[in-house]
Amino acid sequence: MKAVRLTEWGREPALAELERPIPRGAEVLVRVEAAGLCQSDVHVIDAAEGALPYRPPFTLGHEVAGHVAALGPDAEGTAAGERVVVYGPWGCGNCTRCAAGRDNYCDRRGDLGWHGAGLGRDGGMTDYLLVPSARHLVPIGDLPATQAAPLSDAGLTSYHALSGVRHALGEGSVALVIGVGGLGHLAVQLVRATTPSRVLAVDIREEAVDLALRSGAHLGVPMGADTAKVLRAETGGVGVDAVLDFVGNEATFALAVDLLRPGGELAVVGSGGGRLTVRKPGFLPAGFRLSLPFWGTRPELAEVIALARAGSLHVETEQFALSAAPEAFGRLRQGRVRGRAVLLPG
Ligand code: FEH
Ligand code: ZN
Ligand code: ZN
Repeated sequence: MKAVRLTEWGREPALAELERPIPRGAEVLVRVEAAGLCQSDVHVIDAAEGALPYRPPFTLGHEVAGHVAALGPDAEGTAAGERVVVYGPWGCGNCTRCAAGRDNYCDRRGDLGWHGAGLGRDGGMTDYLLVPSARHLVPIGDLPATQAAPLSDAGLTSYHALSGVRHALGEGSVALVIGVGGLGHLAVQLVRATTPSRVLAVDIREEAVDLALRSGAHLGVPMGADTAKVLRAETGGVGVDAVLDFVGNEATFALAVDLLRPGGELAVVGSGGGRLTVRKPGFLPAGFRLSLPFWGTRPELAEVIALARAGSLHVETEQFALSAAPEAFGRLRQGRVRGRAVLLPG
């Protein structure tokens, strides 16, 4: 089978020919129908040796959907042919967090040498993916795999970030989404689908602002000198109740702090490397709360899939053949992917 492999640090991933794996014990073999690309894949590819706890070679791809091809002798909870999306954070499987389907916050994540599919373990940019347990599979029914795959990371990460600030998004509230790419355009839809909040959106790219409006934002504003003024005016001068920042750099932190109401919430999802000074007395709004959410939980993935199957979520995708992975990564690096890039194996 073909696979997009990270063979060594500092080297671009390459297509390789591998033997199809055989599921043992509780493992499940998934025939991959779609695998999404993520900015984190680029961070992994660009990582210096020793920066991440992973040991190449391994196959990339942590946003995966397809159908069950084979089961190990101890596998339970699924059946051959079932259409599934793969819950990508794979923890130790034994701590209380993993037992609750919160592998994203596994107590042993620092000792494992991996974070999940395509993140130190063989992932889904290939024809077949070996999943450690059926507990990592969520049924998708007739949802297209090209929709389901991005929902397992872009959708789930946005949903989990929103879950932490949802209490601030009641009647009359305003949410701000900064960065409207693969995650941000789903965040706009999720805020609209699960809260009564008005949604404002900001991005440096005009086409991303358009995507925000198509996704249901009440107002889309290009990042510029008067962005804060325009957005504050939209809130009647009081500011926003929550910010979901999918960029995470100094400019977006400054915008968020400038616009947040007292008691406001900032969820930082983007790995832009920005720094925020937290000090008392200081300049943050009274009652300011910060979260740094990571990916999401398996129960939340099932909720995201249910929203998509109910028609409340649509992923904007650009599709590439698996063999065109280098082109897809090039477009992602240049910021020239509209929505989410998805690879289609064989
Ligand atoms: C995965 C691994 C490490 C950092 C960030 C990520 C995200 O892409 C998961 O949503
Ligand atoms: Zn990711
Ligand atoms: Zn664990």
